[in-house]
Amino acid sequence: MPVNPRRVHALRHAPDGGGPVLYWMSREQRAHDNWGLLHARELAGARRPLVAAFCLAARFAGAALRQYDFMLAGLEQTARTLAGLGIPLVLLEGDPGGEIPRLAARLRAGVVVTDFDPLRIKRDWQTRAARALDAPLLEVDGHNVVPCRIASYKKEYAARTIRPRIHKLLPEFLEEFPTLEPQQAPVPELPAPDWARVRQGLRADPGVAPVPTPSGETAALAALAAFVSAVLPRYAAGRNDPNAGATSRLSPYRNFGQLAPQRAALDVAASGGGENQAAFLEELVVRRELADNFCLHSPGYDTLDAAPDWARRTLDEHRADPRPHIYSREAFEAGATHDRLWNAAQNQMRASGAMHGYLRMYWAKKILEWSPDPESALATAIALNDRHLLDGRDPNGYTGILWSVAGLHDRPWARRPVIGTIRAMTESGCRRKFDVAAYIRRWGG
Ligand code: FO1
Repeated sequence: MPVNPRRVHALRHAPDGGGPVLYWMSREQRAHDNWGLLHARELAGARRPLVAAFCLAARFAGAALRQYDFMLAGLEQTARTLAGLGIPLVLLEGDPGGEIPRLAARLRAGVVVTDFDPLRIKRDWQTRAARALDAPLLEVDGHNVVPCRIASYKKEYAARTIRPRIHKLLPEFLEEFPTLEPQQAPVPELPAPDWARVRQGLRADPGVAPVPTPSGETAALAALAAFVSAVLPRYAAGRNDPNAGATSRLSPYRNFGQLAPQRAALDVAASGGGENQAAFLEELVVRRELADNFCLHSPGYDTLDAAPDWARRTLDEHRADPRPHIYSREAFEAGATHDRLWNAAQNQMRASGAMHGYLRMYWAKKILEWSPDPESALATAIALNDRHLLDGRDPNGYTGILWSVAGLHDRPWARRPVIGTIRAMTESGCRRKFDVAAYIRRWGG
């Protein structure tokens, strides 16, 4: 079954010269369930060689050793799986906007296929690669069940406006993946990745240490299976309780493309049609696709420029309000505020590279209350998020932080000092929802 052509978007139009097919892996770091790779395999057919490449960019958007360590472990596994299918993975280093066209020229590639990604840095790489290439550059959306460019051509206001569009298109796109066929065509001689050398040469900040979360496609599928069998049955009731262990913990695998969201959607949908499945699919499909839609259509997705007008206005009106507590970025990072629940959440993030979804909202909203101004609050929240979490630098993260701090996809609520009409969250509200003391005991506040 061919890849639905509506998943494919040309970033550079040119005739396909008929030479080898180059798949530029970036957001979707996996061998299986990968629409971009499947499309590249389809274009290669029986006779054209297919080569995959990943370009390692130093200091990707402030990433630390924790994220590079996780990513490289997964890539190494994916390279082995691909090699078993006769598909070489070339590991390039440097600026992808220059390195990918150079490899394409060396291979005399007839066409280059890459992953859809709405983030600025990726779009900049793709734009520069497109300019330097002689071949067509095709983007395939392997991250969204309904491709982002098909779900909507404009910035959506809220979940309620994108939901009906996505639901209408699900029957077309929520389909089983074909298997990746082994390559028969002879491939050019290419250097095998030297993983040990690449790890040694990393310049990423070792101050954020690797975490023991297992990485790679196999670990991702095991985590999905464990979630569907043991956790999903209590997802709807327990997901807002950070002590309940009732969330999927799949976000690192999704962020590094080790798990196709569509694989998670298929397995969860196959497990039944109750409220647990519905609640999870709303998060996985509707909310996540809303995040990609937001980043694709808001170039300043990590600034207050992307906030709704009412939110920017209210934050301005309360700019001069006295703040009972103001902390520096260092104090926030160390988890050294007066609020033990907040400190515990920060400690969890620092120690484990993860934070429960409910606490992420509380965490970000308090940074707004305890910073000198909304701009520095947003910058602090994004910097800490991206530095410590395994799912940092992701459209979901930017969208979640802007929702918490700047009213994105939300509406005005009752007015309060400092935060104006941005929706408030309080410690007493948390106490009504879950056992705050138990959470603080676990992570230390
Ligand atoms: N993508 C790349 O194509 N090359 C990289 O060197 C690279 C490094 C990297 C480091 C940390 C991190 O969190 C992400 C990184 N990514 C890299 C991108 C990643 O695969 C995701 O596409 C983004 O985080 C967006 O979801």
